Amino acid sequence: MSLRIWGRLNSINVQKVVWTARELGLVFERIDAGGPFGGNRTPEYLRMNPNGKIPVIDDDGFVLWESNAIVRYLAATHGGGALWPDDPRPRADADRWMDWQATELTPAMRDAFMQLIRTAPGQRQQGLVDASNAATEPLLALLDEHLAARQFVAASQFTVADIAVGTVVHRWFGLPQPHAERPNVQRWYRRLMTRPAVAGVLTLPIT
Ligand SMILES: N[C@@H](CCC(=O)N[C@@H](CS)C(=O)NCC(=O)O)C(=O)O
Repeated sequence: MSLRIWGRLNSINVQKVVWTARELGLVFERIDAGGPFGGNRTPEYLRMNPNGKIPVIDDDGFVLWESNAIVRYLAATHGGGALWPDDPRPRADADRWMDWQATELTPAMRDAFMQLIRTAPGQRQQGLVDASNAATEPLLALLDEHLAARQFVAASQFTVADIAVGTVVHRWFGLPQPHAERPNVQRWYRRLMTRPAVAGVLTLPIT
């Protein structure tokens, strides 16, 4: 098997894919692309992903983009139901939280991240940070309540949903600003960070 992953490792969408590949024990090659590495607007790259975005994978000639679709594909082809349950209901539960990550949580926190990490101090707009925090905190309160009596985000096992939501929560907790107490999210997050597969992925500085 030959699996190639394009994307710089400080992208949460690439982190999800690499974390999943590591959970599954896959052998893969990662090629830095996007951001300062560039390479994602060339004709060859755009043939793989017309959006010019990272990540993209090539799995023995099968090319796929959209990080959550890639995560589910890898789990489906190499996970044997371990990361993405075969039973439709727990599977839908995991899918639901992945969609929540992509359509609710990530958009809410994006401005706080972009301002506090990717914008020079003199050019930061605190108003954007404040609005982003105001949008994100209710979502984290919801997640905290959800995790009160659970070990994992979906189903009753570690799934792709923990990976998708976990990468974003990791970034959120890494932002240099005060954080509200979210004891259940913090307990879950601390357990995620003990997984060997996060090494070299979520252990890197947030940039
Ligand atoms: N919905 C897409 C979003 C992909 C995306 O926005 N990728 C960003 C990095 S996180 C990107 O390619 N930015 C341009 C760049 O890095 O040059 C996914 O989940 O894969």
